[in-house]
Amino acid sequence: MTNQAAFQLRLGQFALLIALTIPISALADNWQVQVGAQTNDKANQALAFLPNELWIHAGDSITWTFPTSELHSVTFLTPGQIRPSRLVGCPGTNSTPDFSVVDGTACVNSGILMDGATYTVVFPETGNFKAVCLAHNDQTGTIHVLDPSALLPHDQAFYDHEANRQRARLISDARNAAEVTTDHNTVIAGAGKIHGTSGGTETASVMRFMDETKVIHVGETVEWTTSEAVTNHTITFGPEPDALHQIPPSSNVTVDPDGARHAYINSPSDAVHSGFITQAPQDRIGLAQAPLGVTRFRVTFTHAGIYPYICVLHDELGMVGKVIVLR
Ligand SMILES: [Cu+2]
Repeated sequence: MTNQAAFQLRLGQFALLIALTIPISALADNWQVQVGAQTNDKANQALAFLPNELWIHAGDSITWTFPTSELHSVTFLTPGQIRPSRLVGCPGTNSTPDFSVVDGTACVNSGILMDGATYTVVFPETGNFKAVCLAHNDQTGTIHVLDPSALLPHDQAFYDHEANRQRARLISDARNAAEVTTDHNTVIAGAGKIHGTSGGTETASVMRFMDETKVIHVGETVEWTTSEAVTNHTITFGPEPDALHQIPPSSNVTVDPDGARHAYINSPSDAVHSGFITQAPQDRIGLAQAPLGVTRFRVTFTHAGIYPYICVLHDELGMVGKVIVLR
């Protein structure tokens, strides 16, 4: 082969390389993210986007997979939009369809998903977008959308590894947060921690009553306290109030002088609902401080019997308990 022919062959190879690479790099990528993780018994929950920070190109899409029994959403609110409840979602529609466009001009919401469901959105414009879960206050993420000509810092393999790392840390923290009180008449209703990453916040939660069976005597009072940072729980005897009426307590619950809620239960057929037991949200400069959270719930049992109860938000995860009242 002459030098000339070799040069032309190399030129041809170069042209072929360009022909192969340009269309491929111009193709939009689809990125994969997991929402939440749990242990087999569903007690320990990672309430997080795994991972919660990605750098992508304008035109790319992201697919979130929701593998847990705990419910989540992935939601993009518009700047200044008041955060809606998970039951309301985006104005007038709640959820928006697969392949909705996130560009900061319209509310986009997967709706509440679980048990393996997926949701995909497209990012046609550059910008930095905040992802939130409408079911969990401290579950946020950031999507950096760069110009298609920009070099991306990470690939999918990096994000898979980062997801595993964040998942392991959150589940381990949930395990460490679980505790059983030594106080005879106290039950801890959930335990959890908030984590920070440069992409946002994530929560590790134990969805259990600790301990779940209490044995007391007639006339005694059981007190539920919380070791949770942000996740809400309830202590509910009898029928479950419908989803729109779960935040306040039932009308037979009173407030003790120290702010704890208190009810009397006279029979296993009595219906008593604590309302949300929860920490006050974090305060922000420029806004009125939040009132104290309701972190204690007391029930005085006046008759012997077996009294099962649930957390209406997490009973499907096994967050149930019972009080056995002896004569
Ligand atoms: Cu709960």
